[in-house]
Amino acid sequence: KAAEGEVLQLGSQAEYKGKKAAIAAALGHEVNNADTNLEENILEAEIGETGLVLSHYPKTHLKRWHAVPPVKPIGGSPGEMGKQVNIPIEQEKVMLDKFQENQFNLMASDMISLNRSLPDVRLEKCKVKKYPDLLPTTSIVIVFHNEAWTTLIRTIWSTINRSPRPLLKEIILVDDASEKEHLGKKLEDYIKTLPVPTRLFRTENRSGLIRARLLGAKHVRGDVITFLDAHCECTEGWLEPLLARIVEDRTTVVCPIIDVISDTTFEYIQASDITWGGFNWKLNFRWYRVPEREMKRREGDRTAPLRTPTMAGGLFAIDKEYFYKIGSYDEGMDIWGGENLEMSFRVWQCGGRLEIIPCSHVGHVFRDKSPYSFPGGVQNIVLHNAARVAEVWMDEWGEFYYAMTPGALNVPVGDVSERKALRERLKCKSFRWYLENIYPESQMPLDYYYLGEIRNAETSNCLDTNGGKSGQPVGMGYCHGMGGNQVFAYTKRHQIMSDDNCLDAAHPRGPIKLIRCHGMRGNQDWTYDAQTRTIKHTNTGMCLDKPEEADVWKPVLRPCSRARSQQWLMQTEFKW
Ligand code: UD2
Ligand code: MN
Repeated sequence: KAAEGEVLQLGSQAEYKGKKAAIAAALGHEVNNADTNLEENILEAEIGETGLVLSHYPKTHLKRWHAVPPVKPIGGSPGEMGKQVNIPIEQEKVMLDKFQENQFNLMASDMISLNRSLPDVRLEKCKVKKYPDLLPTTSIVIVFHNEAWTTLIRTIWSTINRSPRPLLKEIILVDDASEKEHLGKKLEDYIKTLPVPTRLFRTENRSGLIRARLLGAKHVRGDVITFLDAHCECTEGWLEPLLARIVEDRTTVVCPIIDVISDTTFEYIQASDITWGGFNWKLNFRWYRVPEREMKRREGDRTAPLRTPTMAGGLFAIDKEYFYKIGSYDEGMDIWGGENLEMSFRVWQCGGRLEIIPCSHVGHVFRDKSPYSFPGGVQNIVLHNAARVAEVWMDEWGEFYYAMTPGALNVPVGDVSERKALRERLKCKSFRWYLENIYPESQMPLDYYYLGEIRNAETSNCLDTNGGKSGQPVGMGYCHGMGGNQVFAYTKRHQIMSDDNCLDAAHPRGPIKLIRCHGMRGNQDWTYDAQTRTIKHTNTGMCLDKPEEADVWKPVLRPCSRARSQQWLMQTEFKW
């Protein structure tokens, strides 16, 4: 039996891989970090007080570190402690002009110190949490295209000022073919003056953020890669919890809570810690409320890692070896979009984990619009990237994407054979497994009877959302057979869904609205009878009927009869 405090090198002993019991038996101790993914190479085992702690990291790679003291506010400087910056009214016109360039208030950003202080937004319990004395080093990878000077440099300084120096191996900048003068020689000279090794690489041609990140990752010397957008601000203690989680299990991909830096005032605004990442049928990333199920799993501890179905994409840390093992990124994706869902599905389906670490907070300037060009057209690029996600990872649920976004069918998806081979090679699980185990609350129903248009037998018109948002009434329209707003799913949970909204009737005479699906039946419970072709609303006992004369484009509820206007056809022949 090995002695307490002893460190055992297991690196080359392949027979231990995946065999917790074998390790425990060989060394005569219980394994006490149950979370560790034993499919991964375990390099070391340390005998702790209560048993063995297995590690993917050899001790020699880890560094001793100390918490960094807070950045002190500079008296009289705008925006200190994350406060908002207000532009005097007489400068408003210039401010608005400058806004266009980056789609954020550049004038405000330029007024704020590159070292500005921020509030410590962490929960009290986070501030006193103990992390291991030894943690791996990380390289920060920041890619940018035409980023403004002050936001970029403030991102850099906020990592330097708030990361324990021994853990910060280097900063890697990747300029993705920017056209701004300040990102040329001025930047090269500036980074030479920084107290942390900082290297700048440039893509030859505009590559998009996915391939730019791949270029940056190639040069990483740290054990962990931490990606950040070029307009972020890290807060106190942001890094340690991320690295500590990866050290527990290097198959965990970790994200901070992404707080909001206002695009208009640069105020630092704390984001909710009860939202996680999801996605809609269009394969847009969306924030949704964390369900009770996950709160319970964390035993109500708001500081515990949150298992999120997807990530926003810009801010995360990942073990460098694992990044490659799990398939880095899909090089076939251009410019922007889709890579975040691709990595999320891939990590979960291929045996890893994706988590938000609530003790880590990083601010990000969220914008309403993209400031830069999309060579080839925004729509084409975004649809192309998302289609690759659907093709490779989503199995039959890819249908939802194409039904909702018929335009995607006209965009070539390119060669996905390598990505499919990766999925085979890593023996990744199905999308059904993902929906069942990781994301049962998903907006894509796990089990459904039907996906397509819903046509009224008498009028031959179809239910149509008219692109309406949650709270708006559902409408009717001439059936166009093109999917999109006329696509509905009838699910085994008795919902009639369009994207993340469900048909919802609160009153027998009231409008039938589109409301965010809650999955709890109630006003959203419908039964389709394939024989009589009626769609019956359970709570009111009424049947879905064609619109009244007065409001010819809104279906209503009526007492059930045999009327033809209450018959609905759930069969589609899409024109594509
Ligand atoms: C979010 C992510 C972003 C990325 C994107 C989907 C956050 C906070 N942000 O959008 O990281 O995952 O979703 O793709 O989670 N860039 C280039 N070359 C380009 C285009 C962009 O280098 O051709 C840079 C850009 O300068 C920025 C980063 O990539 O630093 C992300 O772009 P963004 O800020 O426009 O993306 P965002 O925050 O809207
Ligand atoms: Mn961004």
